[in-house]
Amino acid sequence: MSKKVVLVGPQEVGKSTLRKWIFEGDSVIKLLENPLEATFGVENYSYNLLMNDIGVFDLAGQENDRWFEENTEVFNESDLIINVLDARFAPKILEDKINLALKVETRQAPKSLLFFLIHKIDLIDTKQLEKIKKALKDKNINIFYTSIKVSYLPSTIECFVEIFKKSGLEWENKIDFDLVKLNTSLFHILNEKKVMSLNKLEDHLKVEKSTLESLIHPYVEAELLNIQDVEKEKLVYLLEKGEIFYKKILRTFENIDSKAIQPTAETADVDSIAKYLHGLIISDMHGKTLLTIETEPGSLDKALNSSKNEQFDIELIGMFLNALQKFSQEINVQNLSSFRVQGGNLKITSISRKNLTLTLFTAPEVEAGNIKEDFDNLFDSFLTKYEDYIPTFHTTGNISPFVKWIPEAKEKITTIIEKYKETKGKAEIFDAKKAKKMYAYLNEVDDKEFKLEKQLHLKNLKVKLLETIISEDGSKFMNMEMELNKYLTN
Ligand SMILES: Nc1nc2c(ncn2[C@@H]2O[C@H](COP(=O)(O)OP(=O)(O)O)[C@@H](O)[C@H]2O)c(=O)[nH]1
Ligand SMILES: [Mg+2]
Repeated sequence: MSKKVVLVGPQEVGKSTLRKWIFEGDSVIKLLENPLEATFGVENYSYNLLMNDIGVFDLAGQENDRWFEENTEVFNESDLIINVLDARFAPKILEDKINLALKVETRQAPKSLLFFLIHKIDLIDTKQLEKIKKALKDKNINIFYTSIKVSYLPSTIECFVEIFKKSGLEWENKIDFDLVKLNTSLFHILNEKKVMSLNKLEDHLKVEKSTLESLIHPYVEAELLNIQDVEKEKLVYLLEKGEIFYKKILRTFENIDSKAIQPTAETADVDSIAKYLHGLIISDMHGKTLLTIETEPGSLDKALNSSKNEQFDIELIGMFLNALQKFSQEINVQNLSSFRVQGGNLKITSISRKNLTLTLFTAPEVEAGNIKEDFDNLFDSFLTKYEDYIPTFHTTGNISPFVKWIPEAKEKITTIIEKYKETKGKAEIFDAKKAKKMYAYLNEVDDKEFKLEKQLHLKNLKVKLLETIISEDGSKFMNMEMELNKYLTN
C-alpha cells in the first residue's frame, strides 16, 4: 500500500517539525530548541509506517498562497492532506484559511481526507482557545488542537493516532473474501456457460480488464483455463482440470464466508487445539501439496468443507491458494511473503519461503500475528530438514519422506497453541493507555548527551511504538515493553 500525505500551511506553523517528530522519531526537546531550516518549494520524503509506503510532501510556507491560488497539481492523488495552522492566528483568519483550503483541496483532490491542525496551542491561553473553538464549531471538518510541548504530547499523540486510523493504513497483507469470491464467481460462470468472451466476463464480474487478466493468468498457467482468439474475440473456457478443480475445491469456497456455517461447532471439546488451529498445509509454487496436517482427525476437512461437498479434495487447496496469492500479488504489485484471507468463520494465513508456502487454517479470532513467529520457526525446521530432498520432490512428486515429519510437527504445533492459549488473554487486550503513556514518556527523554547509536535506537523505538499504538497490536506491545525496558536500563 502506498499513501500520499501532503503537509500544507503558512510558514513557521510547525509542519516540518511535526513531520520529523512523527515519522522520524526526532526529539521534541531538540525540535523546539533548534528550529529546522525553512522549507523551499516542495520537499518530498518517503517513510514506511506499518506496511505502508508513505510519501510526505512538505510544502514551503512562504509559498502557501501560491499552493492555493495557482492550479497546482501538488494535491492531486493525495490520500491525506494535513493543513497546519498557528493557534495564535485570529479566529477570523483561521476561518478564512480553512475555507480557502477546503475550496481548493476538495476541487484538486476530491478523494483525499482533509485534516486541520490548530498547532502550537501551548502559546495561547484557554480563553483564546475557547474563542477559536467557538468560531470553528459549525465547521464540518476534522479538526485537532495540537502542540509538541511536553505537557500537550499525550493529547497530540491521540490526534495523530486518530488521523492514521482514519486514513486506513494497512498492517497486514490481507486478502478479503471478496477476492476469493471473484475467483469462485469466475469458475462458477464458466462452469455454467461453458465458454465466455473476455468482454462479457468483464461485465459479469464487474472488474477492469487488467484485473480480469491477472485473475485468469495463474489458472491458464496451471492449465485449468484456456484463452483462445476466435474472430477478434478472446474466449475463455474451463479445461478438464479446471472443471475438476471447480467441483472439488471452489464450490466449497463459495459458501465459506457465510457466518451461518459454524465449522467448529461440532468439535466436542470446547478448548481443544482444533478450536484454534484446524490444520496446516505446505505446498509448492505450482500449488502441489507436500504435506497436510490436521490438528484433529478431520478437523481441516470439516473447517474447509463446511458445505459438505462430497467431491471435496483437500489436496487441491494448495493450488487454489497459489492462484489467489499470484492474483493478489499482481493486482497489488507487491511481493507477498505472507498473506491472509479472512472470512466469517475461517482465517487463512500463508507464509512463503524458498518457493514453498505454509498455510495455517485458524479460527477467525485467532491473532495470527501472535503465533506467526513460532510457525516461521516450525517452517524453517521443516525446510532445513528436507532441504536436500525438495528438488527430488519437484521432479518425482513423491511425498512419503515428508509424512515422517508429522509426529514431530504435531508435538510442536500443540506446544505453540498451548502457549498461545496461555498468553492470548494477556496479549489480546491492547493496553492503549499504557502504550500512549510510554510513547509520551519516550518523547520526554532528552537524548542530547547520548551517543549517536543510542539516539538512533531511541528514534527507532519511538516510530515502532507509534506503529504498535496505531495497529493496537497487543502481542507486539508486549515485546516492545521488553525492548523498552532493556533500552531504558542500559
Ligand atoms: N511553541 C511551539 N513551537 C513549535 C511547535 N511546533 C513547532 N514549533 C516551532 O515552530 C517553528 C517553525 O517550525 P517549522 O516546522 O520549521 O515550521 P514550517 O515552516 O511550518 O515547516 C520552529 O521554531 C519550531 O520549533 C509547538 O507545538 N509549540
Ligand atoms: Mg518547513
